[in-house]
Amino acid sequence: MATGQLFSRNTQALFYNYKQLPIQRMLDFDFLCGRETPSVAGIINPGSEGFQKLFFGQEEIAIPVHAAIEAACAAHPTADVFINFASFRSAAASSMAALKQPTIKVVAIIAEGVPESDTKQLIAYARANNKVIIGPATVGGIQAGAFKIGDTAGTIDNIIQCKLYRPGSVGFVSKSGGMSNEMYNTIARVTDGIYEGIAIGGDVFPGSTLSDHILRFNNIPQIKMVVVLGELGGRDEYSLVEALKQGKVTKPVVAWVSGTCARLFKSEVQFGHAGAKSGGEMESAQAKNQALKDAGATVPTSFEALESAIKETFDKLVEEEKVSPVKEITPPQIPEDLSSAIKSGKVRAPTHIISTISDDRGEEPCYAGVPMSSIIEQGYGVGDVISLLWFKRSLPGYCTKFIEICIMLCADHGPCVSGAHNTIVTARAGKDLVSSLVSGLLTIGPRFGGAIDDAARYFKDACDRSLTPYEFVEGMKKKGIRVPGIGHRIKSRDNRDKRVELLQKFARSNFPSVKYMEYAVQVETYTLSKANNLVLNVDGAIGSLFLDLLAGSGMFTKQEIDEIVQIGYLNGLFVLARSIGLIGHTFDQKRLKQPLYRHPWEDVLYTK
Ligand code: Q5B
Repeated sequence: MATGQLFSRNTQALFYNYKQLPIQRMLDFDFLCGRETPSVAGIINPGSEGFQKLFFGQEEIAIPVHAAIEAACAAHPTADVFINFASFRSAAASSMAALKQPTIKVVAIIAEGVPESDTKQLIAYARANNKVIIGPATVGGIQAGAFKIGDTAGTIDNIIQCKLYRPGSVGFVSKSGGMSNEMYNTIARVTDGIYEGIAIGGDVFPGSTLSDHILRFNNIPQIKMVVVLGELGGRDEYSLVEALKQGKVTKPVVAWVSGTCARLFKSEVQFGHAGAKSGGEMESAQAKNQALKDAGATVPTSFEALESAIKETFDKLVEEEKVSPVKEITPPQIPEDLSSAIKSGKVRAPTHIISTISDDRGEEPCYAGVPMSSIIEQGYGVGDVISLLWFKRSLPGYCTKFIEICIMLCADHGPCVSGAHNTIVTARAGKDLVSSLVSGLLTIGPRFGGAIDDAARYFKDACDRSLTPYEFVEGMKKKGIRVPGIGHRIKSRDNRDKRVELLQKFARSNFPSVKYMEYAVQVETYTLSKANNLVLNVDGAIGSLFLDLLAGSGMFTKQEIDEIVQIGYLNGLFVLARSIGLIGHTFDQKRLKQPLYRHPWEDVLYTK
C-alpha cells in the first residue's frame, strides 16, 4: 500500500445503499470546508434509479441514484471512493464488485460481521490490484478540510469543535471508530489538529492495517506527527514496531494500545470489537505498548497521559519550527433543518395545508376527533363515517340511516345509464380499474346524477320565498333553465321511480319535517301536468329531503345549511354511491373478457 494521499478537496464518492443521514453529514462537512463540489457524486440503491434531494449548504441538490455499481461508475468516472453501507450479508459481494471497477481506488466497508473468509478474499484482490480497503466494521475516515466518509467524526458540532473543517498537522489512525471521535477532540485541544484520520475497524482481518496508513502518512509532507490508538488482540501493532525499527517511519509517533485492564480478568476477555480479544501475552496491550516504546514510539503510562504525550510531541515540533502555524478560519454556519429548529422553538413556519376532518398523527387515526377504535367498537356505520368526514359531527341515527339508504339506492342503475356505459366501454378498451371508474364518474353532472345540489338550491330558494309551483317552474322556463331534480329518460307518471318512493316513505316516517320534499312533490304535480316524464327524480328526491334533514335535525345552523347547499356537498352522495356500481361494471366486463367495444354503424345517423 504505502504511497500518499487517499483523498483531496476534489475527491468524490459513490455511496452504496441510500442512507439519508450519513450522506447529508458528508455534504454538510463539504459545505463547512468550502468545497465547491459535493463529495457524493452518486448513490447506488440496488434496483431503483432516479434522483435524491439533499442539502448542499442552503441549496437543495439532486444526487443521481443508480440501480447498479457498474452503471454508477460509468456515470461518474472521477468518483474513486466507494462507501459501502450494505449489510454484513451483502457487503462482501458489493465491495468485490466495486473493487473490480477500474475507477474505484478506495472501498470503505461500514458493516460489522462480514465473514472473515470473505474479507480475506477482498484483501487479496485489493492488494493484487493496488486498491485500498478501509474496514470492515469501520466508521471510515476523514481528511480535514477535504473529504469525510459517512458518519466519521459524528455531528457537525463535534466536527467544528475538533476543527476538522481545515487541515492540521497530525495523522491519526485507530482501530475504533468511536474512540477516533474522542481522539479528534483531544488532538484538536493540544495540537493544530488532524490532517487525516482513519479508523481501520475492529475486525480480526482489517482491509488495511495501522501500519499501512502510518507508512502512507510518512509520505504526506503536511503530516508532521502520527498518533496511533491500537487495542489488545491481534498482532497488527507489531508491523508498526517493525517499521519503526527499520526506520521506515521517520515522523514522531505517539501510540497507545488500549485494553490494559484485560489482565484484571481471570479468564480471556472479548471486548467490543471482533478482534479485541485478550489472547496470548504478545497480544496483550501491555506487551504491545512496551514493544512500541522499545521501537521508538512515545508511549505514555496510561490512556489519561496520552493527551499530554501528544502535546509534548507537538510542542517540540513547534519549537523546532517543523510545524508552520495553521491559518485559523471561521467555518460557515450550516443552516439548521427546519424540523429541528421548529422542535427547539427557535423558529416558526407557516403551514401550507389546513385540515380539520381527520388526524393520523396519534396512536390511531381519528375522524373528526373520534378515534378509529370507537368507530369500530361502538358499531358506527358508513353513514356515521360520512357524517364525521363530511359534516364534522355525529348525526342522529335516522340521518345516518337516510345517508346509507341514499348510497344503497344510487349504487347502480343498470348498464345503460351514462356512467355505467362509459365505464363499460373503458374497461373493454383494456383500461385499468381506476381509469374505468373515473371515466364513468366523469359523466356525473347536471343531466346525469349530478343534479342533487342544484335541486336543493332551487327548491330551497323557491320554497323559502314561498313561490307557488307555477311561479317557480314558469320562472325557470323564462330563464331557460330545466328544473333540476325533475324529469327522467325512462321514469314517468305511470312508471314511477321506486327509489323516490322508498326515500319518501322513509323520510315521512322518520324525519321531524318533510317540508321541502312536500314542496318538490307539488312542483312535480305541476310539471306532470305538462309532460308525463317530468317526475320528481332520484336527484330531486335526495336534494329536497336533504334540506329537510339539515333543517330538521337541529344539528346545523341556518348559516351552515346555506354553506352546505352553496358549496355543493350533495352530489357527493351520488358520486360515492355510483362508484360502487361502476367498480362492479368494471369487474363484470373483465370477468366476461369482453372485447373492445365499437359502436355499430347502423346506430349512427351519417348525414351532411
Ligand atoms: N323538460 C333528466 O330529459 C333529463 C325538464 C323539462 C323543465 C325539466 C331532463 C333533465 C333535470 C336534470 C336532472 C337527473 C335529461 C336525472 C339521473 C340518475 C339516473 C339516470 C338514469 C340513474 C331527461 C323533453 C321536454 C322538453 C324539456 C322538458 C325536461 N326536463 N322542463 N324541467 N327538468 N332534468 N337530472 O327525457 O317543450 O319539448 O322543449 O335535464 O334532474 O340522472 O336512470 O338514466 O340513477 O342513473 O331527455 O336515474 O329531465 O327530455 O330533454 O327530451 O326534454 O321536457 O324542456 O320540453 P329527457 P328532453 P320541450 S336522474
